[in-house]
Amino acid sequence: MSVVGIDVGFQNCYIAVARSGGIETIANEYSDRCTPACVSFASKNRMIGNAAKSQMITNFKNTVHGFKKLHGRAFDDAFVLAEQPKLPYSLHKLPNGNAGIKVRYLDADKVFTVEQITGMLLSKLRETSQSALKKPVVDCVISVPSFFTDAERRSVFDATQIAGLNCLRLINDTTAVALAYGIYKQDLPNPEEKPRNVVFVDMGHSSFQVSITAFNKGKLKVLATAFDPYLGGRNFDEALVDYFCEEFKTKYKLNVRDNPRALLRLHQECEKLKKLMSANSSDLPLNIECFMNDIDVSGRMNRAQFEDMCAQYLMRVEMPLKTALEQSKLSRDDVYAVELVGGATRIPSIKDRIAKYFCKDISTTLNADEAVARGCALQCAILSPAFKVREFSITDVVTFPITLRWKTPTEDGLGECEVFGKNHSAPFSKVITFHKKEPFDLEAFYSNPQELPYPDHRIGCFSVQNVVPQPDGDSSKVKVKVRVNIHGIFSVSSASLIEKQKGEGEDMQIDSEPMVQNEGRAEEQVSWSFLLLSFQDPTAGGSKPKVKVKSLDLPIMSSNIRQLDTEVLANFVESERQMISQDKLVKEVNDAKNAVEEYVYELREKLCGVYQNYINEEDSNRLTLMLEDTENWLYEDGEDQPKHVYEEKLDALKRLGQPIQERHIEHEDRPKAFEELGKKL
Ligand code: ATP
Ligand code: K
Ligand code: MG
Repeated sequence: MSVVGIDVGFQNCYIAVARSGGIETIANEYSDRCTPACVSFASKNRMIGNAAKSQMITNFKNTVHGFKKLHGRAFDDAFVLAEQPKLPYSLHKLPNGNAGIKVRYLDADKVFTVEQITGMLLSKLRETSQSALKKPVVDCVISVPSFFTDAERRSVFDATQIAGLNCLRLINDTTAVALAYGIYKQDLPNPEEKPRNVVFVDMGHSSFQVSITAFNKGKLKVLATAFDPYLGGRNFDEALVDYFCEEFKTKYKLNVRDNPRALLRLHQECEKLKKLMSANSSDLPLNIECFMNDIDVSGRMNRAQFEDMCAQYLMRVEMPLKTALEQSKLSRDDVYAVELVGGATRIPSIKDRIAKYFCKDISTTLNADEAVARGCALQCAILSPAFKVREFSITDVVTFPITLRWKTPTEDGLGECEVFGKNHSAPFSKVITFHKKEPFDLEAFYSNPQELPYPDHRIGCFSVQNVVPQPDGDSSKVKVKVRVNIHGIFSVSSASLIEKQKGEGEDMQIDSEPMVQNEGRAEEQVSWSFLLLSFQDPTAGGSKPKVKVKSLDLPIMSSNIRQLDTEVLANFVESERQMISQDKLVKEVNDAKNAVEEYVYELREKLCGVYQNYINEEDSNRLTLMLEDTENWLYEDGEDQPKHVYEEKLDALKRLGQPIQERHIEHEDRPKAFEELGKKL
């Protein structure tokens, strides 16, 4: 069993694993702990992560990045429409209306869903963790922004399945950070004492998230979360890009926006400049050689000017802090510490604003880049039966209130109830009792469309089937369990019909007061509560209690749930597998080809060096000529050959090279052998 945590960022992904008793952030094959969220397509294979990013500029139309927030969104969603002009690749409307990603792959036009693209990224991250752990990786915990709605969460979850992962939890970014902060703290207040309240602030490339969390020994409870889903480091890059586009227009008469390659380069340089400005308040240069039309461009910027330019974004930092504090019902004095993570919190004026708002020096005791991944790995360790970790309970919140609606025989014809209020504990299950004579539908939706960073407030429809009246014609009592699960996803998870037993009276007890039952669920490390609510149709009568009841499970059919259907998902899983083996094959061919090239270089160098005395001139000349032929072949006919051709080529060369090498080694070893012999004698 693997214990792996993955922070899937808009720009940067990190992996942490449990190894030799501790949590470790691991590096990829480029010795980089950060893997760019980037997937690129070519005529023979895909490249994912660093390799994809490094050819973003040359293969811009087929290099997909910035896709995290396309999850669960329609092609004509306002957010998607606003993103589209910023993306160097094309979006395409899928048959189900969702935004697909169109690229050229294997010499054909292909449209992938965003689940597939994230699936590819996750496949890569899975492979990286497998090579670090040297064993198969299946179980993992993955982070999502706290403001992701059902549709977005289900979409990310589908992506984990495409990658062959078993995602034990989709955890909110800031909750993962809170866990990474709290689990090692030895000095947290005892359970009966006043908790330690910590504010966590994460500003990444695309969004800004805040949570306020209360810690006691062995547990954390999120009190409130708030966010600006559209404020992140990229806004600051874009402000710089806008500025330099204008400047280069007047200064060099260049229309940068018409040239996607130049625009991408400018983006990269502006991001570098932005980072430099975090450390340096003086005037800094921006130089790009051969930028467009062979023109070298240059410009300057300093921090004060930058802050001026970004005032509209800096202004937005305070609101989520304020909202979170208000919702937590704490005052500033109740806040023990303010912890910052996420790359963009390194911008000095963002740090300053946060410190000023809480009247407190900010702490950066966590690793700003790796805390989310580490928290994910810790959560995975807690959930994994194979791993022993300190008892630690995590209670998160319901980010957006959820309401159920159903038809009733009353005048307005609708019954409605908010089943989960704002900041309700999560995960959580509730049992609701209905009195019905026939199957009925429950429509679930987010209560406040206006606060939702998503265009559709509907979650889905759940049909409770096989409901029949009691033998005497009365309504049946139907208990429905609704839950926000460990991933923050809502569902009507089960329903049962309570049958009156023979000899029982006609009347049934209606729970008039909500009743709470607590039931520990160790594997989820949370206390699950079953809250009994009751809704009575006016047609149903209620009175005396009876004891003997029999319950019958009822099937539930869900519809309008935004998730891939099983068949489509199975196809995606299969096609991901095929793409992985295609990539592997291409890699093996490349490796075989590189091996020939390397051997040519090595042998040529040695022929004029260490091998000189072990081959006669004639043979040496012949071999050198042959090496030259092979090299030319590699660039011409040998450019694109099956693997075995390269392997045979290498063998043929080695048959000539090896005898020389052996003579050389034998000679080198001879004095040593004499020495040994001398010692023995
Ligand atoms: P998200 O959390 O939105 O999904 P992410 O997790 O990929 O995105 P991070 O890796 O936390 O984002 O942060 C990346 C952002 O931080 C980029 O915009 C990057 O330019 C910015 N950043 C990193 N270092 C600095 C720095 N020293 N100064 C300013 N900005 C920085
Ligand atoms: K990240
Ligand atoms: Mg992030």
